[in-house]
Formats: sequence, C-alpha cells, structure tokens
Amino acid sequence: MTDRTTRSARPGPGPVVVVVAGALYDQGRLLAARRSAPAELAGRWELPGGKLEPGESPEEALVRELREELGVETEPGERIPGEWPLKPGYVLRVWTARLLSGEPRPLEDHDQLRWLARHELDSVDWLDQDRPAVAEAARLLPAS
Ligand code: DCM
Repeated sequence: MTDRTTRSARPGPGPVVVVVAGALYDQGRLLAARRSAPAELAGRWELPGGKLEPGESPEEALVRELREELGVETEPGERIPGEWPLKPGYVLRVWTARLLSGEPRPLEDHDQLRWLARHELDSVDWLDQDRPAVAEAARLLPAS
C-alpha cells in the first residue's frame, strides 16, 4: 500500500463540518422533507437543515436553515442524542424544534414536504443517515 493510499483511507485532518437538522413537530406530527438535489440524494427524505456557518451556534444555524429552506420561524429545543456520519468530514446532529410561525414550504433544496404521524413515518424513503435520528425523534410523538 502506498503512502497516498494509506492517507486517503483514513479520515482527513482538519475540523469536522457539522450539519444540523431539525425534528420539527406540529400537532403530534414530524416534518419530513424530500431532497431535490444533489442528484445522489434527490428523492430521499430527510429532516431539513444544513451546514453550520463560522461563528454560529448549532441552534442559530438551525433557525437560519429552517427559515431559508422552509420559510418558517422556529424555536430549537433539545438535542437528539447521537451523531451520524455523512460523507467523509461531515457529521449530522439533530435538534428538536417547534414551529412558531409560518406554514413550511419547500423553498430551497426540497420539492415536497409531509407532516407525518408516528404510524406514517415508514411511508417515506429516509436518507440512511437520518433513520436513527428519525427513530429517536419518533419517541417524542404521541402514539397514533
Ligand atoms: N444532510 C443529511 N441529512 C440531513 C440534512 C443534510 O444527510 N437531515 C446532508 C446532505 C448534504 C449535507 O448534509 O450532503 C449538507 O446539507 P445541505 O446541502 O442541505 O446544506
């Protein structure tokens, strides 16, 4: 194995990029968003969110991302325990969030939204990395 191969097989140096996503609840349902880009993720469902920008707290990033992507104002709640790897150098962390105002619309990165009750959570094709977070998020939904 060459040095080059050895190096590329390990996680790269440098800071990890944190992606924050929101488990957004309203009336006993959880919001799922279908990605429209990039091509390899399009059609799969996720908890909406995005990358932390320099100087932002995760909660600030979450509020900004949900405003940009969905056009809503939200209040972050608790962190859902766990951290899930995305592509190399990226990790996903999830917070609960409550809808304060607005009706979510797929403004950016998504082409469809659905509010899902607990018994409907398996009806969409979640991104693999979001599945454990959704399972945790489901614990906060009422039985349905
Ligand atoms: N991502 C993910 N699951 C989420 C939110 C984002 O896997 N719930 C991934 C998709 C992108 C990266 O994180 O590779 C950055 O997201 P965005 O493009 O929305 O900023």
